[in-house]
Amino acid sequence: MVQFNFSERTIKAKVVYYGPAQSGKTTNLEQIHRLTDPAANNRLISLNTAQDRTLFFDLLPFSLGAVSGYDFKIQLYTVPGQVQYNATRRVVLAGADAVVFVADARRSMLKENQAAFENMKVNLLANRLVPEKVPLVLQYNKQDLPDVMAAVELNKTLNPWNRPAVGAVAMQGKGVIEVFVAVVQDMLSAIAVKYNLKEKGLDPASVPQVVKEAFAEVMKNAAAAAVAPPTLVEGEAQAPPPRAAKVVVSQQTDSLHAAPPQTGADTGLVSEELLHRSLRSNVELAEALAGMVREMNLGLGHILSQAEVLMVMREDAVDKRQAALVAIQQEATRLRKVIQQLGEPAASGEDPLKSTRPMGSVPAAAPARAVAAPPRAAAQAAANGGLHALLSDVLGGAQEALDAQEVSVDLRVPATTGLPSCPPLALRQALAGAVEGLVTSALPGTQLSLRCERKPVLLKGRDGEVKRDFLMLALAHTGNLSPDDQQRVMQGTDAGPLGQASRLFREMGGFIRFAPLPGGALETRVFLPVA
Ligand SMILES: Nc1nc2c(ncn2[C@@H]2O[C@H](COP(=O)(O)OP(=O)(O)O)[C@@H](O)[C@H]2O)c(=O)[nH]1
Ligand SMILES: [Mg+2]
Repeated sequence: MVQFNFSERTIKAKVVYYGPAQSGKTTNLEQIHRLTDPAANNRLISLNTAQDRTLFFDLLPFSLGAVSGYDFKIQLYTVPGQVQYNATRRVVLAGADAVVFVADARRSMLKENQAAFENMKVNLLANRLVPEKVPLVLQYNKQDLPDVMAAVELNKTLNPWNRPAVGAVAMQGKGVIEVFVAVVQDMLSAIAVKYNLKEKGLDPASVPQVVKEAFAEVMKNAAAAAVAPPTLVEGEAQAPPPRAAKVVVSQQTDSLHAAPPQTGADTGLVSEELLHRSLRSNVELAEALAGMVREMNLGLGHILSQAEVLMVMREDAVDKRQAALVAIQQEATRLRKVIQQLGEPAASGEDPLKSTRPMGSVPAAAPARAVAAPPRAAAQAAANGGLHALLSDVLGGAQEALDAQEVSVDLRVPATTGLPSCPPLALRQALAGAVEGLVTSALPGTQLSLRCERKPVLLKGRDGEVKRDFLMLALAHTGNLSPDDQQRVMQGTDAGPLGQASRLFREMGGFIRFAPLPGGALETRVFLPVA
């Protein structure tokens, strides 16, 4: 699933190389690594069986550099082709933004190609991805071998949607970068359309050219490497190709997929912790754990700062001491829930690899977001003051944008208003996103006014209706946030800072609504849980 961070201007996307066993998927990643990252800044991580077959996946992080001012990062994965690893394939395919289907073009492999293609469609659907819509490029590999089928023939069975198809000899690096460029072009165009990035400076129509230019240097190097392969002097031992920074980890997995264990000399290069997680569970769980670490850091930060408040507070400030204790208790309870929820699959004996639990349903522990390093001042504001102090700090951070838009601020939140029960640093980040989104859409010379009130909300659930108190923070501004924009923000599909904020509020148990005000202003109402 593509991830945006507009304040850092990064886009992160996932490409999966799919296909039958031994068609050349791993070779593709090795070649991309060799051609695009000669200094080996990134590691290609391969999790192989003793027979050098991909057991779980290969993973190659790839940075395309700046595309229209965005730092565009791509995670490249392969799947294991062997029939018995279907659960792994399905997990690795989850959240793919694009797929490369690597076929072995030999006639004798036609059945395997067809079976893998059908299997890909099933697994895409299992991940709620529509095969006809997923950006897809085909690679007809092993063109150097005898008895390869012609592209027109292969197209008949493997290319029902008339996608780009490229002949290749992956082993020699031929056709590897062409395929990669084609898939990145399709993927980024689709992302630009889906998330309406035109407004953000990335016009879908210009994507193919922009990507081509970004790859120009790599293409040139790849062509040169293919034209002039290293010459071998007869009788001389062939030097192994450089495999810098490749980490091969051979592993024994669960009994179903048992393979002879083998300890690679360079196993220790990768954090054992990371691999342990990736191997024992799956890609999703590794990401969920990363999310939980962030969550724990935020929560513990809150607890520690409340403890500090307690230490410096006067003995007789009973109310304030009580409030700090309650905040500590709430945060600790919330963190315990996060851990319990993450432990659920293991506790029920469920094999995470076979789990059909979608990533998003690992609650709170898998926020697909990038939490920016929290400024110290914000943490302090959150600890010492209430909502007013936090908002002042957020507005201070947005001063430049406010000045640029000539937007004035009317902060009508009482200094005595306490914070909602949300992790303060995530809350600050979400509020900053909301303010940024509103200020950028505000008409010059207008005012942003903020007020808050406690509001009971009727929540409809499976067990009927419940009334809950929320803290409603209302931000009124005059700008051009269309009903469509509002809809996208509420649904969490908006790619801008307001959409990002909406997703964060939702993770914290809150939500956003909009209400038009007389005189043409719009009130953005952020509902946040209170104790
Ligand atoms: N002749 C030939 N062999 C290839 C080509 N690409 C990959 N191979 C070989 O095919 C075998 C399987 O490749 P690999 O990348 O591990 O396949 P995977 O199972 O799809 O990851 C290896 O021995 C590769 O060297 C190619 O274009 N031509
Ligand atoms: Mg492989």
